[in-house]
Amino acid sequence: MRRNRIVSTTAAVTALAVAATAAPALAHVELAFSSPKNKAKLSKAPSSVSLTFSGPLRSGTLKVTGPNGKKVSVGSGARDPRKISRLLVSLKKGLKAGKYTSRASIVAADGHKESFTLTFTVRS
Ligand SMILES: [Cu+2]
Repeated sequence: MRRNRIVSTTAAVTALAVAATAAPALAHVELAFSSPKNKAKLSKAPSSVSLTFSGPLRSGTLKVTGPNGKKVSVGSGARDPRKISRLLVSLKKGLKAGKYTSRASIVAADGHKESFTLTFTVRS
């Protein structure tokens, strides 16, 4: 009896430890914040777009296209060197009024890939 009890306690502790280790991997990275905010209506064109996630990124790309479908971001975007959970891309100057679409593809630190699409509008 005593021996069984010890064994089952050990098993329970092991199960708890496994659950605690597995939990962060199951919680996928989510979009926590963006600049501009999704669906924002801006009186002035932004100079960059950033997406901040709930957890660290391994890598990612961020591209922004304009009302005519043409790319207005410079390069392919990249992880912010100052913040491991943020994707950053700068935009060309002189953006016209209209609706812009930001598309992000990320690989989270746990290896999972996810895509995000956000928009913002520059008012005329
Ligand atoms: Cu994941």
